[in-house]
Amino acid sequence: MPKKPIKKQSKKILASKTKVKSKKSSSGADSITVLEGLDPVRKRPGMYIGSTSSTGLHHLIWEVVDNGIDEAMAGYATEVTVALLDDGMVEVTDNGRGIPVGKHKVTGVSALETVLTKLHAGGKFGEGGGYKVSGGLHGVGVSVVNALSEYLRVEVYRENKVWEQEYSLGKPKKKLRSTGPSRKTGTKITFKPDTSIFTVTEYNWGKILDRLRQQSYLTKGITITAADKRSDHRKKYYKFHFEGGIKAYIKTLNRNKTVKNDTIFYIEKEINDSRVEIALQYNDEYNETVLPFANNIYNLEGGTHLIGFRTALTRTLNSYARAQNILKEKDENLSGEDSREGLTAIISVKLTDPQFEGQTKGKLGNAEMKTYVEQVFGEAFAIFLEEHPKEAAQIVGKCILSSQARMAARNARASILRKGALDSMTLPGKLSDCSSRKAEECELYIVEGDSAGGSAKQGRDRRFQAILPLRGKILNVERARLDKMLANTEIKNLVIALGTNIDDQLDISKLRYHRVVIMTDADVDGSHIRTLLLTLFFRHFTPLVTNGHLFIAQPPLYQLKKGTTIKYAYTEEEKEIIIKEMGGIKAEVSENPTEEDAETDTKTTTKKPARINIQRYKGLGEINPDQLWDTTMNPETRMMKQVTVEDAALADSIFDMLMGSDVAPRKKFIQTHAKKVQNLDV
Ligand code: 0RA
Repeated sequence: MPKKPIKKQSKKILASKTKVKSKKSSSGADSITVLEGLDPVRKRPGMYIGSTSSTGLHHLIWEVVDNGIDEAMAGYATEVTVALLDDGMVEVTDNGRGIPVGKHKVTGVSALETVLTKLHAGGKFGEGGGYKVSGGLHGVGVSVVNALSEYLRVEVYRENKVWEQEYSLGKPKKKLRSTGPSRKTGTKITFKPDTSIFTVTEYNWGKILDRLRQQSYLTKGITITAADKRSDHRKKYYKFHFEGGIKAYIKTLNRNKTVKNDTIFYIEKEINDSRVEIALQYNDEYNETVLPFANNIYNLEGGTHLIGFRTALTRTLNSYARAQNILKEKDENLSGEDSREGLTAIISVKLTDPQFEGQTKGKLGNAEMKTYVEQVFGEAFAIFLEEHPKEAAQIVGKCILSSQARMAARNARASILRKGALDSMTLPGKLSDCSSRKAEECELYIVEGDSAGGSAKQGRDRRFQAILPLRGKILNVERARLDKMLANTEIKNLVIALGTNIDDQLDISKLRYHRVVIMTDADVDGSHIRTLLLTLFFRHFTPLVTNGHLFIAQPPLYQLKKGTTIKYAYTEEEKEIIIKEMGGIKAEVSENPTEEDAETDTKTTTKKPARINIQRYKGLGEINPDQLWDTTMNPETRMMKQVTVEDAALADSIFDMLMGSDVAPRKKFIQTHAKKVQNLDV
């Protein structure tokens, strides 16, 4: 049953209250909404959807989907479906109220046409609340999608009729018309992004699934379906439905772990015009996974809701532990960190007018949210502890252990520091440093194994490129404490080489290389080591990642040789393209070409159509130093992938799954997603 909407979705269209800005309306008494056409969107698409590359392309889908989810959040829709169709078309359906079709008082055309052809300032349409996000790039409206689509068709089921209209580049082809009777309600929007605007037109199925899965966790009870119906693709069909909402999300995040409180804490409460929803569960590990959301948008940089949550968490645990005499009078209070070790939590708030701040607009700024979350969560969590003494004992016990271990670690670190192990003066012997001391131009290549390290050392430009070879698998940092980690030579070497120190001691201004490049083999081991390193950086050198200092080198997979022409392919597709371009008669793949092979090649080139010799590089060690420079290390010609924290929540869960203590699910995940993991963008 649709539940009572918190606040009417009045922002969407309130024809009678919507005003066109005019010189006359200077009384200021009414809030004014500017109704503007779509020209600015086509002129500066980036302003509205962030970019015209892959992110922007997908943004169009999110925009339409968000409208359907809004309907669900307001209690009117239960289903949203996204389908990829042929010819770059995307179809998004919901069973909400349907976009109103009546005549709009201001524009004189249907409300539907107004929604699709008028840009509304700040993402709002009319005045009043609703949870629709108006900050950042979100909630710009379906009109933006229309403006950037070479074709868009809208079908509305409403008032016992089907209504239909088609658009091209944001302009209606004909008037809205009814095409028949209908007993259902809802909206179907089918669109094809304008290929003259987008530089990328390929949809990323994985990205779509991830987004829809997350959105369905955040909207309890909604059913979101994703279907790949393209004829040149394998048909795929996914349905997401989580009755438990964020509680189910917690369950998933902790599914490979040993949990402390079997009963997941959960609260959902309205406060003033906002809604606070929180779920949490502790596991027996050391890391904190707290994911804050505002209006279903992940807040990478946290914000007021996170601060309110943390304050209440530490305070409530301390009062409980004191009241139960688990913490004695002489004992120190639990610190914030103690209270968050092994914590998995989702904080999801919904509010009318969210303010986003920070570098990436990923930080919630509304001051009232601190108070609301602190109050709602503090109260509910205290009751939870009282009512669940068994869980409470587990949680508090865990926090006290954390506190003791933290003190031990502090001592261990102090002793490590005393021994000068992290002193930047004593750089590790294995590091082949560069000569420059200007961090801005310096690069550190972290290379797997000594033989690859050798190639890299010879191939580099020693003025600004440093090489640090790592032997074997570095420690699995997900499960290790800081003191143990720093006892690991490979990690200690890395920490010293970087110069920043680690965790709460990290000082980014001391970073010795502004580009830190992970360079591993293109095989399973290489990908495992890369994941381990990503985990290490993500968990313990977070500012390095957020400030864009971390990169993944892209060494070639193949060398293709025809006569004296040598080309390199970085992907399978590229290999095929180069073979065609070279016009070779036969492609031979050799793992390790012998001298004779090379001889044969040169001879045949002079006579019959030459054959192409294809060498598959199994490891970096097989690429000679000159080639490694040309293909992978030369800033003029190389390709490097910058590691972003675009979807930290996702990466986190993947890391957890890959690194967690339960072996079976990890194996399954790697088997079924091997390709995706290799391409992981943190
Ligand atoms: C304006 C007003 C109302 C609903 C919508 C827009 C609406 C828009 C979209 C876009 C995709 N799906 C949608 N579903 C609804 C409220 C209508 C009412 O009060 O009945």
